[in-house]
Amino acid sequence: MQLYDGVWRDSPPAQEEIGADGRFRRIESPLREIIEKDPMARYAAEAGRYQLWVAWVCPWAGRTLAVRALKGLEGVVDVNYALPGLGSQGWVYEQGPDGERPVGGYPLHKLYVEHDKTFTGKVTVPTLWDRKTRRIVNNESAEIIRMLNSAFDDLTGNALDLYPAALRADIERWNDLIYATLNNGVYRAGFAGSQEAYEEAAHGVFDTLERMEQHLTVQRYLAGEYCTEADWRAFVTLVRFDTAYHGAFRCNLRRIEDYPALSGYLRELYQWPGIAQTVRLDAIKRGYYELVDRHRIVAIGPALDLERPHGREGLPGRGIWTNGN
Ligand SMILES: N[C@@H](CCC(=O)N[C@@H](CS)C(=O)NCC(=O)O)C(=O)O
Repeated sequence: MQLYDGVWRDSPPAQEEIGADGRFRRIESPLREIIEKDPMARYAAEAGRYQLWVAWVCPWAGRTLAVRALKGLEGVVDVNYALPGLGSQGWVYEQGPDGERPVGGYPLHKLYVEHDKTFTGKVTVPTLWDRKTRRIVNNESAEIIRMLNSAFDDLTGNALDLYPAALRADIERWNDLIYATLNNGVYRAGFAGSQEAYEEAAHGVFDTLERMEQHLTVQRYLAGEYCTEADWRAFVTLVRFDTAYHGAFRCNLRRIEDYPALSGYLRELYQWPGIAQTVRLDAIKRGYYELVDRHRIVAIGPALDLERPHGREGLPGRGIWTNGN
């Protein structure tokens, strides 16, 4: 389902992204403007101006929520949370961009048409909306988290840097691997249209988990002693794994719980101040099972306890890099 020349057409989710070979290929996000520190910029950093449209179930939205929390942007960038479920109208919200509450809700595709009345393309979360120009700034989460990481620092005084120059090469290496084989890998397994495509993707997922397990047995974080963007990009998939991908996407060789280092690492990140509030496991579970199960039956398990001690204090770690240190 997507917009064609400003008109919404309902077809099964992800249908446009499955190729003749049964392989799932994610379409590139088309809206790629940037919020800048410069007050003269078209999209200048201002408190209360921007609104992030998200859904609890979505990992791409999840990473923007995690960075928003880590950077203390709760009072600066507003969030609009989708109603549960991806139905025939796509993502639907209780409130529209101006706080209006239309009967039946406000579909996100309406916001895209407000942005551009001839918009053609997928309507996805996260979407970053500018109330001032009434434009969508960006709908690519990888770029949204970079903006949240730095653009508002002069307003908030927050000096944490999740993408420090000194660690970028390492961060990018992990990002590339984790995006292709894990973040998107679980989708390639879950939405595969052939046995071969599924197996290729699912094995890729577990090869990467194994590699992460080995690394995290001796390192506190992916880029070493500092917790960076790479960790939070991994986190959103790891935290959904046992609850959703293991069952609904058939990524079931092992659970994260079965990896001693990875499961402790996941708990450390989950227990980071402000992060647990960005994760709703019940919504995640329901969202994925309803997407894949014809009868919309949601599994009862697993019983998970992400609050128990993570036991990673013995590994050297310095938290998040701070500018000016
Ligand atoms: N590249 C995008 C991907 C976002 C994305 O695919 N979001 C999904 C939810 S998890 C979505 O909104 N899908 C709606 C659809 O496929 O119609 C990003 O990372 O921001």
